[in-house]
Amino acid sequence: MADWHDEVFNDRVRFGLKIRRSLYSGQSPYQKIDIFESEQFGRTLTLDGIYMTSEGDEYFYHEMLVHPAMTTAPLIRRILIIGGGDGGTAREVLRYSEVERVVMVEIDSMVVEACKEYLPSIGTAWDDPRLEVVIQDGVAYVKEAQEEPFDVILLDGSDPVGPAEGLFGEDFYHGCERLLQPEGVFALQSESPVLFWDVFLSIVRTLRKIFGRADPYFGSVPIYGAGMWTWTYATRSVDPMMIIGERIERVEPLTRYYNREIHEAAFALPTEIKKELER
Ligand code: SPD
Repeated sequence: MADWHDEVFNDRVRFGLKIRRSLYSGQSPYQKIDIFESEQFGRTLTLDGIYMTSEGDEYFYHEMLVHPAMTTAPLIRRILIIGGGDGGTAREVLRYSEVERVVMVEIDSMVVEACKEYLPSIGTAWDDPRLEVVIQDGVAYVKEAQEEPFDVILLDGSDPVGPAEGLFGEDFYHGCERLLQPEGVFALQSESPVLFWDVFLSIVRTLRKIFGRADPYFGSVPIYGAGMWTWTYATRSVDPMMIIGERIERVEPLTRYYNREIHEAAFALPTEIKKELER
């Protein structure tokens, strides 16, 4: 009987991949880290058994987290990434020549080290001199950092359990708002409305309260199961539909999923979500 990895969402839904071989297994102070080779998606990272990313489908997630913010924010010189230990988010951000500095705050140094060694095709920008990796809890960082405001903040965390729980709280979002310049954009992964309806709604509503504007946008990430995945774009003043033409034209040849049509379509709200958010 072949080995399978199943992420169990609840007692009704699970998503499994057939494993060819295990490459790394470690226990950090925060979580269990596993990297294995799956037959369908190649090298795959799980944290506490939850799928984070895979060589075969990571671009759906990383491109959608990064590019809607980066093609619309007026300035993209200074970027803050919270989480993102596999390096995929930093790789996409660093595609833009306007970017001068990227601070990536990741709580777990063991995730970074394991991904550098076993997922080099995802983190291809570790040696870029514009990238500074800070090993620290993102919640403490956004509360305490005395930094010049950032133009874009990207939250690339895991689900609201374990070490990432604080990344879904109001205090954390206030910290991000404090570190974002007035014409800045905060984008984050905001879970699956199919499996985590309440979590999804609470993220959007909390961000609307704090930033004034928060627009969820939609796509799918094959290994996250349940079909639909969301990200949310929060801002005080930027219109997510005002794409900066010459910027998207430069990035489109470099992406596998993201393009202008995907950007425009992704912000269309499914009816039940539209009704719920209007209530
Ligand atoms: N259900 C898992 C959600 C994880 C989102 N972040 C993944 C990290 C990829 N860089």
